[in-house]
Amino acid sequence: MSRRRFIKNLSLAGAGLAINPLKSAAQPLTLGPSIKDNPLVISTWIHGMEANQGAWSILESGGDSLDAVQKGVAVTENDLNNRSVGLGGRPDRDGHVTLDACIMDHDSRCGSVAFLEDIIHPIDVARAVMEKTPHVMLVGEGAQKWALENGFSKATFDVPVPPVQKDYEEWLIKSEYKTGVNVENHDTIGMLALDASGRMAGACTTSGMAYKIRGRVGDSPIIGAGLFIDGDVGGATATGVGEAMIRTAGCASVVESMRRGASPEEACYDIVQRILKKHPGVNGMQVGFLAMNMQGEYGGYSVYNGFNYALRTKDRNEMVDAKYMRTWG
Ligand code: SD4
Repeated sequence: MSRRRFIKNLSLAGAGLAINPLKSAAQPLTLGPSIKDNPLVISTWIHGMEANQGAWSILESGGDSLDAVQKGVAVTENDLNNRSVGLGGRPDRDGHVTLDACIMDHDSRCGSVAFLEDIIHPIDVARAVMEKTPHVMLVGEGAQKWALENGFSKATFDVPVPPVQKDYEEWLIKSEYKTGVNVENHDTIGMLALDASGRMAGACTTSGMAYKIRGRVGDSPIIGAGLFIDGDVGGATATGVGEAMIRTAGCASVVESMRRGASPEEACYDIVQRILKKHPGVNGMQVGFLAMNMQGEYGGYSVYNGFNYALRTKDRNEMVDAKYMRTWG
């Protein structure tokens, strides 16, 4: 997309929306024509700092981006204090924690699991599905059965974990289901990494929306919705109300915008715009996108303020605020 079209989009979008496209500007990283020897990793939300550290331990020694993203998001899955990733997450409305995850590399190889119960690292199962089966996605009982037959074991602790079970029992009294993104469900982890050899990979893992209808699957395990990588172009990942990402093939759309010349940030802006257009009159629906191209430029954009992401390079290890369209309140 040309700069002119981007600016035109910004002004067209202005009607009725509190846009400040220059707010909280991330400084795009320019690494020159080649990423070689300049690996980087970005991931959603504050827990991305620790997750990036996991990924960085592989990237800094010249390791593969696929190994890096798997190891990185596994750090978050392992954290039983995290309430929307891994088995420490909140349950569906029937009291079961169900996990969704996917992984993808620059060669369009991908694997995914959804509606998976009692396995600590769904991202490892997703990678195993990619490498050991002719399929992309396994779900529910079948996914668990396959995982158990292929070297994974069930967690030996109580799920939901006790504080989550307590909250769930309190929630049951009113049983109010809120589809919005709130403190209960705002921190899915999506990660994109480019390694020192210029290979990109991404991973996304979540326990999904708190108290969702049993069987609900969001965008996070759906290739093209919650994650997409194309080794000729770049990659994208998403967080927020997954239904919006699925309706718009969100991350695939971001990559297609970059293919047409948009910068990562412009591409994220484009899809946020489209999502708002497709959901007229909908308020309180947060979605956030992160994107990176094969030159190592990156960016993010969200509907509402508050979305941020963790960045790790040789020189930087910090949180970056994404730009946004609307302000809460
Ligand atoms: C979902 N996208 O299941 C996930 C939830 C999420 O930040 O990202 N929360 O819809």
